Amino acid sequence: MHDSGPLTDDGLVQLLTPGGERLEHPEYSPRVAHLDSAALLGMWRDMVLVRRFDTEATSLQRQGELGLWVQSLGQEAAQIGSGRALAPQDFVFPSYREHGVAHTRGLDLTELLRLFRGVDHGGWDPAAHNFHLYTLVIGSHTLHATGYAMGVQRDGAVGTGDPERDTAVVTYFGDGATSQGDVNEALVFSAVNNAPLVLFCQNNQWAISESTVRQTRVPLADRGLGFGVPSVRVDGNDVLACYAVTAEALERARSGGGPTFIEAFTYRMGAHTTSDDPTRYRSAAEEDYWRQRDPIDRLTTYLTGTGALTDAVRAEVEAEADALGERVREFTRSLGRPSTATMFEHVYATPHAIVDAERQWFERYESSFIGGAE
Ligand SMILES: Cc1ncc(C[n+]2csc(CCOP(=O)(O)OP(=O)(O)O)c2C)c(N)n1
Ligand SMILES: [Mg+2]
Repeated sequence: MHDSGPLTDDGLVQLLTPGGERLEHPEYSPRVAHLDSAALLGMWRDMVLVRRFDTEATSLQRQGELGLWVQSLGQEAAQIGSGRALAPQDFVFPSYREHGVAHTRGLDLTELLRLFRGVDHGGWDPAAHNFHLYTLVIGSHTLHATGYAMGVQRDGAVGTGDPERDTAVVTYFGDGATSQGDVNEALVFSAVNNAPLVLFCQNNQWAISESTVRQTRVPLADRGLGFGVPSVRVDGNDVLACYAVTAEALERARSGGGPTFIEAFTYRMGAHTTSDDPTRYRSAAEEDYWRQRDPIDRLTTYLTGTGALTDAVRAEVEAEADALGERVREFTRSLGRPSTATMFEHVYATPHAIVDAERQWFERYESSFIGGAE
């Protein structure tokens, strides 16, 4: 680890070490004091299920059943820890890798698959779970989140003291996104308007093949401070610490204290997407370093040590993961193949001459094959 700059682990909030030992933190330990063994086992189960889902989806892409998959491998603690701190009325604006957060919002994980099979333009109803659609245009949704948060504020759903009414908005984005203008504008607007927003940055060390050192000279959390936004660096592979810092930030937002920037220092253990080959730009030694810091392993070690994670619980969750895997495979295959002509249907709400001409050209092209179009 480095002493300074973006790669330093200096100042990271940590409550559970990579070796599975609990640490005390004057400010953040009280935030997790109410989490009993059952709650911690629940987080462990969430992380195991999401990882299994992610692995199945990766295999399905390799089998040609999904067009693309974006792995969350390695980021389960950041996502489950922060997601479990949310209240039902809070609203989430994710990017495209937030499968763990989706799970904590109550989406059935299979709902995420339609988009990646290319059979749906969105995939789910954002209002059903207060979980917006995945956004692939880097950073753009942080502005949507800021605007939404300003709306929540104007609706009077901030600072009332009613825990069921006061609402926070959370947006998830990556290290690379912090270099985008949109994220910087989101910081300006959320700061000066005191918007009830949590800017949750999963610093997974890479923006495709660009490392964080190519994005910044300082820790990413310092970027938030530059806008006057309280900022915190957290060990993103520590589910308890992620829960604690997010709980604090959410409370600040809901009570009228304005935005918070969280840098969750984690690692993308997989490829950027199934279209990427990370061996072209990063070392096996780096991957090994982070494998030792696997977010699930440390909770496994801790809960095994306390006696909460018994063989029986492991077997139960393993069986649940197997059943989920089977369901994911069956669901994906049941989605079928849409007719390619449907891609022209949702470009504009009303008829459009260019799209009509393109459709006609495409139909002629398809029917030019011997045996006609599929
Ligand atoms: C505005 C925009 N520019 C470029 C891209 C291409 N692109 C897709 S993912 C990505 C890297 C994003 O890295 P980061 O923000 O760290 O998120 P991560 O994928 O690591 O979770 C880029 C440049 C895009 N989708 N949108
Ligand atoms: Mg990244």
